Amino acid sequence: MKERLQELEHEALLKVEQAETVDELKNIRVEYLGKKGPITEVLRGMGKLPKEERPVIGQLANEVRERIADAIEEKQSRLEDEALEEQLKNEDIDVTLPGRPVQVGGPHLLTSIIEEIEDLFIGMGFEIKEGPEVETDYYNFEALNLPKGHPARDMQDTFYITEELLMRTHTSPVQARTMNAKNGKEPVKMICPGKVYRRDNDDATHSHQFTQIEGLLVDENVRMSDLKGVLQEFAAKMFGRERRIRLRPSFFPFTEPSVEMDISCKVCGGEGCSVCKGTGWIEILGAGMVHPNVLEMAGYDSEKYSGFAFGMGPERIAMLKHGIDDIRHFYTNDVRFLKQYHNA
Ligand code: 2U9
Repeated sequence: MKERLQELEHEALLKVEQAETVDELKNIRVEYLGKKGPITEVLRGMGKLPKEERPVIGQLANEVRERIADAIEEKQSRLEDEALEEQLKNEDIDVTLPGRPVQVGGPHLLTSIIEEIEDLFIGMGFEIKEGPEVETDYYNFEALNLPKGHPARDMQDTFYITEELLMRTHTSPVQARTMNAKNGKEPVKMICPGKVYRRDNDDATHSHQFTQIEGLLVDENVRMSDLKGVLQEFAAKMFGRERRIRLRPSFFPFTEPSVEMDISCKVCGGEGCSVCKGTGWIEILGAGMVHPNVLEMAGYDSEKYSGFAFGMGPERIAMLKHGIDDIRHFYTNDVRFLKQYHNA
């Protein structure tokens, strides 16, 4: 029995030594150490041995088994190392070669401007609100003091979907909805950025779809001077502290009184030049005190509550800031144009 085990060990180790692949080693393992292998067979036949020989043969069988297993393992790791070495030699990678450039995108200029304006108003305690782009005639017009037949409805040529449904022509319905939701009781301090639609023919200064940011503040004792303070701070943060502002009387159906705000021209400092068409001023936005009719329609007591509102076009702001001369650049998505502003 002892000789048989030694013979098996010798035979197995020789085969391990001669093996050239991991597969061959697997076969050797099955052949010698498997359940049907000769060593298992020896161990099974131990019952037939004289009692005193059993522990000796048992121990030897286990040792032989372990030595064969160790030899297989050692050879296997050597073969694997060699294979890796060979693979590395064949797959020569030149790590000094320059990498392939990856095209990295960035935010659209309009997105950056809108986010800049949002951050600025968040800093003054305003909330950001959004609303539907398909609106009802009620929220887009009626609730904003533009009843059916009002001449100002013609000013804003509208994409109608049905008689009562339309593409919103301004973001003001978001403000009307927000006020309505407060049941005429709580103050409102919000801005709403978003897309709006008008039946315009596209040219350098008109687009049938563009963006707006409008703001609304409603509370007790809100005065025109509060509006002026907020707009002054906005202009200073957006365009620089050295720019002056002025408010000119204007008209909007939803505000009374209404104003338009200009900032002093950066190019000539107010002297008058071709950029400001000789006036020294550049128009930035419209604003005013919320019309009492609008407050009442949204459920606010206009004797107790007052408010101010303003509206601006982010495209216009971006055009002024960066000297862009055609609104269509924002929507034709020429990457050569857009990527100039990826760090703007
Ligand atoms: C409610 C009450 C009042 C919003 C206002 C303007 C003045 C304004 C235009 C500027 C250029 C829009 O982007 S633009 O075409 N907007 O001049 N918007 S006051 O007034 C409101 C809004 C909602 C409930």
